[in-house]
Amino acid sequence: MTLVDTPATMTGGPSLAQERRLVTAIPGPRSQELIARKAAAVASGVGHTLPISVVSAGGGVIVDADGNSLIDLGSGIAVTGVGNSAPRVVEAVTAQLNSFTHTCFTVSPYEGYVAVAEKLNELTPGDHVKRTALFNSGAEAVENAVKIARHYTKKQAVVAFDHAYHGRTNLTMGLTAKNIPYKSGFGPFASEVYRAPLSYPFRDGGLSGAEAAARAISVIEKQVGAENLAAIIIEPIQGEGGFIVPAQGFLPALVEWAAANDVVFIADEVQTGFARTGAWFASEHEGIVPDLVVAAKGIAGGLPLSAVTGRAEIMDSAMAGGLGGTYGGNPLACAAALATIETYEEDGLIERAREIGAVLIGRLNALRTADPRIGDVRGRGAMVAIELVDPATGAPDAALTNAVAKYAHANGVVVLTCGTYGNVIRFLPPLTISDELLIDGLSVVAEGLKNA
Ligand code: PLZ
Repeated sequence: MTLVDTPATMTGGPSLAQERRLVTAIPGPRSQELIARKAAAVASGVGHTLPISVVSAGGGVIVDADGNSLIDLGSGIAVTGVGNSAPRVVEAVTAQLNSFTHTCFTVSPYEGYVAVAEKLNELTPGDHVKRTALFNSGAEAVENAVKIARHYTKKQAVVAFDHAYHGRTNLTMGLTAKNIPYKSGFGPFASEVYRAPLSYPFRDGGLSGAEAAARAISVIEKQVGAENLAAIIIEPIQGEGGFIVPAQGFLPALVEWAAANDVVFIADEVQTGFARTGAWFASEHEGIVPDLVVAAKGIAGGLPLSAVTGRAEIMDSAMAGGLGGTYGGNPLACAAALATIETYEEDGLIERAREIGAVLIGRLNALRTADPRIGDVRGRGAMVAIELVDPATGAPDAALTNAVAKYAHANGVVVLTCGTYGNVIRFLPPLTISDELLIDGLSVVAEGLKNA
């Protein structure tokens, strides 16, 4: 077997040529070679959206082994908000790599972890006293948030919502709503997980936020009971479930009910957090202050890091040694996070997320006016989606969605789909993308719609 038959890895980062450039069909021969090796070596449950072999990325592009340069409208699922190989991140991680790579924070602490905790305590919503604990993945942080809430309240039940996505570990699969591909055959799932109805303005007949919250609270009170309920967990804008922005007032009403009933309110900001929606956290758009905030993805420029941040009295309830893990808050990931946060701040990327949102919403709404198959355009900041439907019935059109995504992929644009019904195309560009690339990418999606 040939071990390395791809060109030398190219330097990535924002200095890569910012262009859509196709020099072969997608996938080209070198990408096909890797995909064949993948099929022979990697478990087939580990899928891929695009059959390419990535060699570098940065700014708003991803370059493959055949020399194709694709527009990145996915950011590796909302991770590389600061762009791939962002210069401050590269510098900070390189320096850390040369000093030490690991001690295990719970064996012998180091400053990077503490500095990330201080930053998160400052940036998350609310000015109460906070504490933070660091982990590796979004799912691991969600699990820990639930652990902490149960320990603090001495109660066991957890409520998640329709269309929710919280991860792929056993508890988080249980919290996740969608069966295929996340859950089917992977049970049994953790007990004491209950599901409540969401506010989904496009599909719930125009319930107001207050009405949708009353419906959810009624289900919770009738089927679970506040006296048994440790936590409510919700994504302020649902990600995998379809970029669902709840009606105004829905989240505040849930927060208020949780506070009045000794229930911990957990905001899963794994996908929405860190500048993505044009605020540090999406909770800010509705002025809510969650008891616990779960963050990951955009926090560390592509290095694996996640966090739970929240009220000191809740976070401190777990006994000494009750929280941890070998790698949680790894020094390289912490160095990356500090550099990432500095980049969002210094480069005005929160503002940039709002500008990107204006371009996305403006262009997609214009498309929608001319094309009734686009049932809905929604989102905040650089987290925007279109929901594709049969115009006659409003029924979800997953086939059209897949056809448009395939067209975009073949024409050099990385777009992702999502949604319980598989009929949502989502846009999550790096905040470092140029308007030119963004608009070019959107025009390819528009062509895909026209051709479908
Ligand atoms: N909570 C809100 O969006 C991860 C899933 C990708 P991990 N979403 C991308 C896939 O198909 O596995 C996510 C999320 C929200 C939790 C998670 C889980 O984060 O870092 O993937 O564990």
